[in-house]
Amino acid sequence: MHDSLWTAATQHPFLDAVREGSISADAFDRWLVQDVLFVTDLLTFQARLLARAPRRAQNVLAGGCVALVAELDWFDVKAAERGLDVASDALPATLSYRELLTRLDAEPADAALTALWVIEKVYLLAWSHARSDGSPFAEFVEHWTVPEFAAYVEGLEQVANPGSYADLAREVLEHEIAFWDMALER
Ligand code: MP5
Repeated sequence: MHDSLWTAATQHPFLDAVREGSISADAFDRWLVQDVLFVTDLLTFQARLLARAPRRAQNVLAGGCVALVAELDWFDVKAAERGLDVASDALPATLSYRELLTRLDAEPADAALTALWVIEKVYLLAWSHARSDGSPFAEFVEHWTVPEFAAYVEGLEQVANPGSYADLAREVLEHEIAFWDMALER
């Protein structure tokens, strides 16, 4: 389902450039600041989803919320190291992704869970594509390719309905592509 969108979202030129070490600091930092904003929005969405989730999904969602808070702590450290201001304004791709997350609040929990699985699965595949020996961005690549993250994505898959909600899955993939595009735009 949506094979070409999965490919476009997970083998994007941004990721090729990260793998080759040719990404500009400017583009990388633009992505990083916007991803801090995205993860903040994702935590809001996920905490709300936890509150209404079926019993079987509570464990994986609660663990994910804790991981998102830890990720925001980690982002604070990385942003400070790179001299970035994470209080920057959200760019259009971040804002429209936020709108999708807000819309998911009104969808049935199963639909929202499936969308969340796509959000995380696409990231695991994307950063796996960006992996290379000696990459200057190894710590970022590592962050979304560690076995714990793969296990989390697997756990989400078990409570989601990966074959269903094709329209929502497509929307997530389109937002992911737009997010990488944004980082490369000047
Ligand atoms: C994720 C992310 C994965 N950090 N940014 C985008 C644009 N899409 C997906 O979320 P997480 O929770 O950081 O693994």
